[in-house]
Amino acid sequence: MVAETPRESRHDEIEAILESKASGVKPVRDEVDKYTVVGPARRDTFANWVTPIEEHFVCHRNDIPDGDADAWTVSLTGQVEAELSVSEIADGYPTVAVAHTMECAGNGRGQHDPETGSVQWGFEAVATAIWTGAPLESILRDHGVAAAEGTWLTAVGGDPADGDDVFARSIPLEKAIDDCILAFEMNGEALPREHGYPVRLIVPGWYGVNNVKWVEELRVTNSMVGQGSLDRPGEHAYWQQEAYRIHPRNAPPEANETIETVDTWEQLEGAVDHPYTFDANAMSVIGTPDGESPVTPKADGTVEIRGVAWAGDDAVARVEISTDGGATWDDAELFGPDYAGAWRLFRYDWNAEAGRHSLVSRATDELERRQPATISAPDAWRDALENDEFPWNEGGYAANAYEPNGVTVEVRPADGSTKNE
Ligand SMILES: Nc1nc2c(c(=O)[nH]1)N[C@H]1C(S)=C(S)[C@@H](COP(=O)(O)O)O[C@H]1N2
Ligand SMILES: [Mo]
Repeated sequence: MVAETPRESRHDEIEAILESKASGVKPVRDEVDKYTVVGPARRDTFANWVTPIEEHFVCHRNDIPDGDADAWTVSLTGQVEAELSVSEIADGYPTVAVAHTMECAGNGRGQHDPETGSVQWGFEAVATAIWTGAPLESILRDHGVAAAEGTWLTAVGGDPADGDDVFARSIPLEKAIDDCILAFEMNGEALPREHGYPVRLIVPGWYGVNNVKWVEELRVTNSMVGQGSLDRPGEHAYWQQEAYRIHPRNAPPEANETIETVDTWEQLEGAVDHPYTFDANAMSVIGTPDGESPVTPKADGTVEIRGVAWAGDDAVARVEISTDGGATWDDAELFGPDYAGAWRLFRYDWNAEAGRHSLVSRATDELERRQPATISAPDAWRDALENDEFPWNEGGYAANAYEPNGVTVEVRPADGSTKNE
């Protein structure tokens, strides 16, 4: 392997992004600054349904392209041939907004033991924003493309490739037509450059990597992107067929033209050899109390535990809370907005005794798939799930174990004796 050195351009870019984010936002870098990655400043980001742009994580590998909306175009290729300007996308089709919980498939990677490569995220690489744009359904229909089983839509990013790897990701055409949009606004503002300006793909409920930023080509074909699929130089297969695949140690995944099962958890249960990271697995994070400072119960002796839970494009059916480190559990209440592809808020009134307590949450989706307790040792692979463990995998992808996301909280006596602290 060739030793890699940090890229100067990347370093400056991270600094610029940090300036635009909330104070205290931390960069979470890999060894060579290959990924521009920024996480929110505080755990209490996860006590709210909408994530402000300044707290939304950022993750990409290449330098941000210098595109201007006036000059940018998106080509439709493969079974279609057309070129759309950004104003045609914005003005020629219905404007819609979708709520999307975007989780980097590498979220939780830092919880793998032994450590896996790349950015050591804890639980911070997830956020929910309102994305405004044009439905792919309208755009594709206008060009004579209808949903068809076994057909894929490949989105190509206009970011300059690092080395030869073109940033290209494929999703089933059915998902594209069902609820995906080409977004040009985020939380009601023009899309920030680092989040994909002038136009990005939003794939509600699916891992971040599927949400291609700086989209310049949408290709409709009968297979996922593989080497040689695109009419351009470079390596086309890396981001779909190699990176972001879940596989055990020393087991490089093989490329597929198509797969029957896209649900990530179903793939993990055995449907696909080396699963692709498509829809997000069931997950939850407690946002408050945040463990940063002691909490004082209300007059009735309770402390509200509040957080968020999501399950990709499946619904969250249940969230349980443990206030004793996972020994006993009680149901939390789901409340607030309920959109497919976006997280739900949960709350729980905790009768909090003074002292230190370890709080944990775990979500179950509508198909009864519950977050496992821990990440397995390497080599457990498929057996892990039966033991309430998430399979350790070489890329550190799609981890949704609950124990590592817990928070330790100090509760003050409720009698107010420490009020003046
Ligand atoms: N063109 C392009 N799109 C990309 C990426 C990239 O490197 N290039 N990174 C992906 C990954 S891995 C993630 S997690 C999300 C992050 O989106 P955000 O930075 O807006 O949070 O963008 C995705 N889209
Ligand atoms: Mo990611």
